[in-house]
Amino acid sequence: MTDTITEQATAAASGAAATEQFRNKQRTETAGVDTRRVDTLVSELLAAAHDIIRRHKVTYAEYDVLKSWLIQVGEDGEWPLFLDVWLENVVEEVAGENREGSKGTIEGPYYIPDAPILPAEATLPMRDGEEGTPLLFQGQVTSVDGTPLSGATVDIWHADNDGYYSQFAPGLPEWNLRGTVIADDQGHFKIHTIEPAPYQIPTDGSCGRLIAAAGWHAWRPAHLHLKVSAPGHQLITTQLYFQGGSYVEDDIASAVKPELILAPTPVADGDGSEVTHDFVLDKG
Ligand code: MBD
Ligand code: FE
Repeated sequence: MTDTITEQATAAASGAAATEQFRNKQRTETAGVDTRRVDTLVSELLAAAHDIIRRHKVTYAEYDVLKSWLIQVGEDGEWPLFLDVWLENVVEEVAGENREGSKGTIEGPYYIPDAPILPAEATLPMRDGEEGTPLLFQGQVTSVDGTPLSGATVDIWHADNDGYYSQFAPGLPEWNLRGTVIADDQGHFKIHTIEPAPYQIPTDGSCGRLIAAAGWHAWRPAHLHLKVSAPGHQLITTQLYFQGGSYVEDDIASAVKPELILAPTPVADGDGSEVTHDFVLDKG
């Protein structure tokens, strides 16, 4: 027997990393929430739960299952995953309601700030022979008034060809498929990467158990995550999907919008595909 041990990705390990990441980045404005607002929101949330219990005559057995499941979500560190999959899309909808320019969508649990800074044309950090269809993702960042945004930043992160994110699964280089691309003086960027695979919610954790118990599927369509920003403009957090890909019409995290679906075309004189997609930022 050889001693080559490939560490398996586990729900608890990626959950612990996501929980730690969230604690590091927690938005500053969460510091003080007004008492009356807490009263209103929590009272209404509890009233909705009470109503469900009465209407469906929830039993003590079911109450105990809920209690033990909630305890387990915490132990698995899966609160970031649970919340970002099943609630964040509505928070984002409300947050983006009055913003002009390109559509945003949810951030999800796997963003890490301060990825390596890369020039306007760059290849994302990846392993030698990184698996997956090569993808050239290029475009321009402009303001809502049409002005090209010099020095805009395109912060990009995505899963690999197995659906794993660096720093949330074992065995991947620290910054694999993550980078902070600085656009040129006309806001143009050209990013060489690979197409990510669809993402499956870990089946061995509490979110996976909920999905199995409810008979749902566990998948998000393949996606690129982005944070696009420029001086004097509002940052947008978004994702881009691939036309015709699995689960584009049925994302477990309800985070697909029609404007966010890319249609890459095969590269004429090489491997893989390419797509041009521009970002328009609102002033702020
Ligand atoms: C992901 O990759 C993701 O983007 C979201 C929103 C939730 C879980 C995994
Ligand atoms: Fe993701």
